[in-house]
Amino acid sequence: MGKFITLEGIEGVGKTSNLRYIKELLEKSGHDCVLTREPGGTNLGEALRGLLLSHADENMSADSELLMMFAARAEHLAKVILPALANRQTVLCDRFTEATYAYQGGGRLLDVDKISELEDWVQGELRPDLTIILDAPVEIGRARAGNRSAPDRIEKEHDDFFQRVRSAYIELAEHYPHRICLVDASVGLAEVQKGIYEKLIDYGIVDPDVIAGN
Ligand code: T5A
Repeated sequence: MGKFITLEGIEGVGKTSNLRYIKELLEKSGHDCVLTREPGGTNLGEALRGLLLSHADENMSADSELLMMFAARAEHLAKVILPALANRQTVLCDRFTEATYAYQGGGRLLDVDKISELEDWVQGELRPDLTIILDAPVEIGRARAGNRSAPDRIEKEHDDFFQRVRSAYIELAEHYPHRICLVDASVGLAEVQKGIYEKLIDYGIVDPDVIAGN
């Protein structure tokens, strides 16, 4: 099986800015890499993403939101993630189930046991080999994201929602240190990338000698 790596964090912390950097490091280290995202990654998943993030239904219930995230994930696992891992490829995914714990569990205050049941049902025993959470204060993420397009349905939530999301991410890293880590994303991009590089080495995902060409 290939490696399964996910990147997480609140809005605007810099996931998109760092994904290509991580992919390059993985490839330099010999990984055949598949880059994908959640919600999305398949035709059905992207259609669900459109429904989840658009403003068409401002009153979507938290349970509907949760189930749609997992419906998109079931499709993504069946069509993209599991075949790639079985093919010994490394899957690099922009968000995964840790986002559900953070946003639907922390943000929406849904019962974490419900999320855990769905996780077991949809994923079986599969968990990411490494989840990097880019961590920065909500104000920093907001300020960075605010420089771009109009906010989507989730981005329109208030700061206390995103404070809970951030706290849930930090708790996940504390509970599962063997597979989830935090990188300080409040600093400049070069420093964030240094932090990511060090974690990829610490967790045995990339080999610095191979990257250096030794
Ligand atoms: N969701 C998802 C759930 O609720 N449950 C789930 O289970 C899942 C899977 C998906 C939404 O769905 C929710 C979470 C999300 O609300 P998304 O597109 O994955 O949406 O997530 P967003 O957080 O919206 O992605 P963003 O594009 O907003 O944020 P990024 O990718 O973290 O930030 P990025 O890289 O675009 O950077 C933002 C700006 O900051 C600058 C960049 O140049 C850019 O202008 N920047 C920096 N500036 C200074 N210093 C740095 N270190 C910087 N890093 C980036």
